[in-house]
Amino acid sequence: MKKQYLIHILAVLLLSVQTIQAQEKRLPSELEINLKYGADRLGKRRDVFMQKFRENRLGAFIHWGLYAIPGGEWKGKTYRGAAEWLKSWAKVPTNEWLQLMNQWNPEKFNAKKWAQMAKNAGVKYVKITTKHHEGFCLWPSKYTKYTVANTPHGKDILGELVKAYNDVDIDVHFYFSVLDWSHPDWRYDIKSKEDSIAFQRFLTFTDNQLKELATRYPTVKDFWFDGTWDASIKKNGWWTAHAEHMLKELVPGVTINSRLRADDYGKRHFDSNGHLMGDYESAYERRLPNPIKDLQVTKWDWEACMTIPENQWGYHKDWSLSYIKSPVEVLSRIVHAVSMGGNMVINFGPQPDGDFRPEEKELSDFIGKWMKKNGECIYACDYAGWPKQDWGYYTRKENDIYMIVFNLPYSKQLTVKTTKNVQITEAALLNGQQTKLIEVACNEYNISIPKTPPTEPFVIKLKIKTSEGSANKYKDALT
Ligand code: FHN
Repeated sequence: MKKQYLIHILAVLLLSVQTIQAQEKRLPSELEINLKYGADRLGKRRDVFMQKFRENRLGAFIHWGLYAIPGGEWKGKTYRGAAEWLKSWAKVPTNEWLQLMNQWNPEKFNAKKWAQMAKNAGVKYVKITTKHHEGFCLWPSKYTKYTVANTPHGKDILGELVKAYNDVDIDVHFYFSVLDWSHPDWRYDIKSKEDSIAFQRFLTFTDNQLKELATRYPTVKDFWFDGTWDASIKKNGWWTAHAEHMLKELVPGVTINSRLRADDYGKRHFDSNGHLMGDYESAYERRLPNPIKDLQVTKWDWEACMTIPENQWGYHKDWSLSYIKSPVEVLSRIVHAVSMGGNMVINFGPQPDGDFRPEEKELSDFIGKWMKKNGECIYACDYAGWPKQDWGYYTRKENDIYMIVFNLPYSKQLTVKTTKNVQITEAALLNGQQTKLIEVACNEYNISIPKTPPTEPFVIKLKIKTSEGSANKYKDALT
């Protein structure tokens, strides 16, 4: 009786697995809706440019604009919200805000020093805010007067940065806010014929600025769009597809984030058929996937970005108003992202004088030193596919598996569970210290770490082989 019951359950299970598989296979041809402005491609991009984007793994974000000057304070009042949104928090009229341009004179700005700092931090790419929501351009755009050219400083900040970063082999990505508070034709929604006409003019202006960026700085590797969530953009999905295609024609191999796109129905990031638009998902802002439950993210490329305080991208004078992540916490987010097949971008908000605040220099120094010793577990690494353990994260590069240990158990014993037929043959710390490796069950090992382990997060490199191995040595208990 019991046996019959078991066979019945097995049959039902098998049938439902087959049905799910069959449904998944049928989806593209029979169940999808026809979209003009949906995903251009299914699955990950596999070309060398995308591969470079992916292998970089660690990037820095630079949020720099007029908002750095007031640094979260307006007319004697301090605002706790994100400093780059101060115009909005303090309800500053546009003309008044843009007068900050008269104070734009970053005397300590030195592009080469910025590039050296990024190099020392071990980042492989830098995302620069060419224009944030306020509309002020870090390059001398000929399509608006609100640019660096019309300030006391007068220099092409973006041009200097592109050159300096490229000179030390760092890729440059352009952050670009479509939302532009300085432009009279910007609309949050399209509610009338006038709105529609104005917004079409705005889209032409945006096209011109994008073309200008792509042609003035042809070494740009990526456009990262922001400020694309309003109804006006969602109602103009055609333009988002057009902008992506236009940039891809102008800059061969360029990558574009998912935030730009809206499909025929205004659906963003993923189209109405559930396919990612753009080249990588960019919704992970100040958050990361759940390392146990959200494994679907390993199916597409993705990039997360993170602030050091809770939510400050631009320079804010008073960081004591917020919780500040410690360098180890920032490091754990970098590792977490790579362990799930993603990139991590850490944000810096330079001061109005063009220097970085001490906390950012300290963080950058810490990350750089760690990366110098342990970077092989980050660059070009990916999701390892092994069950997550409490001590930290795995990453993988071909047949090397890395364990990055953040939570050392009191026992100093680390449990490792491999996947079917995968055996560990060696385990050693990247710093050369030896470990004791014991097979405790089928696909399960115990690694004892040295009596005096490193005082900061450390990495154990595992060598593996694949064979039937120990599968028959162990039997599960009959319970
Ligand atoms: O509003 C912006 C914010 O200021 C910052 O630029 C971040 C960076 O990802 N993006 C926007 C919010 O999603």
